[in-house]
Amino acid sequence: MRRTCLLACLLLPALLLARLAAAETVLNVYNWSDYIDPAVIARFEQQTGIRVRYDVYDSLETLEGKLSAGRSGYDIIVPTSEPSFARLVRAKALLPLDRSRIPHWRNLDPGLMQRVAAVDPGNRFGAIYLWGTVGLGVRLDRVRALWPEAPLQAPDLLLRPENAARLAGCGLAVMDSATDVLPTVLAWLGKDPNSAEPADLRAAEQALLAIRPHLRAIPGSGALLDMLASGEICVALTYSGDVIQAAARAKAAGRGVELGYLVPPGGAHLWFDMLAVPADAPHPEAAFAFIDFLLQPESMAAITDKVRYPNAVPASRPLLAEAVREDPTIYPPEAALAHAFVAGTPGQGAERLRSRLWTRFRAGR
Ligand code: N2P
Repeated sequence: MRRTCLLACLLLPALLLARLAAAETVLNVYNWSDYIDPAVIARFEQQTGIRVRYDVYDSLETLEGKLSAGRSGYDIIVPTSEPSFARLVRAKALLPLDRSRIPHWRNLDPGLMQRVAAVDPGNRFGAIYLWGTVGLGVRLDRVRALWPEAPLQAPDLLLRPENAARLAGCGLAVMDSATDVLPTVLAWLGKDPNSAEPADLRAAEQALLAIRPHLRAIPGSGALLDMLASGEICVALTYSGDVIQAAARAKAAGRGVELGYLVPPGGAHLWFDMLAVPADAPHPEAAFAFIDFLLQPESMAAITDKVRYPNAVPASRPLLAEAVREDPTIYPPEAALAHAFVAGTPGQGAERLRSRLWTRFRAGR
């Protein structure tokens, strides 16, 4: 009798626990750097028992490089609607999202989802996570001190060589991504931002080479965010929320670094980052559960409050911190979006030209 109890009462539960531990599901997430509130991941882990392994990238080039090698092992990726997500949809490299597992899908803004349906008809493969623009981060305190009449306009303040020359001493930078920088340069030159014309790309290269001697760095967007927050860089071309997040960090540090975000008034590069599941994801069920968790208004409000990018869940708006909700650089007014353009998906030939151009720009010749 005592023996039976030893087996049934002590050993069996222990064995069961060990088996459960071995079967613990791990969700492999590959997301942009500085792009989530870690407390949201902790809550997901707590509520579902799924453990999250979280890796980051800071450019679409890095994400695409990782995925093209195949068998990435990731369950969740966050590619921009164009070009990366569009390419993955076309290559059948994504799993259709099972909406029966994602009841909070209903929270997504239909108008915004319609904008990405051009590359994903019926929104079968992706849900918008966050979105934003490309523009200038400006260290206002330094620029004002150096040049009180500086024309605070994006992207002129950086792309006009005479402006760059004048401000070079305070630290200029362009994020390291041909994909997310060239559309802004082409639009500034009055060209089609998605042009694949060799002559247009040559003009963009000339424009970049003209300011190249004045640049202090061409860092990844993640490193650039840190450099802006510390005050080391005073004008930079990068993603909207990265600047606004850096501004919040700088303010909290209280060392007088005052950052502002300038969006090109003539038309900004507008982008949408998509939650997607690779076709060979090892844990699709856990991936759907994660997407569902993120699409709850409470999760999205916490994420937007933290990273300063707008989301696509309108019910999260009333839950945001007031300063975030009312910041027109975070949630741009409709009028500012009216001139915005979304990047296209260059074909292989154009892609080759663009990446060669970028290599020459980085090398400075
Ligand atoms: C996060 C940058 C994500 C925006 N740091 C690029 N789509």
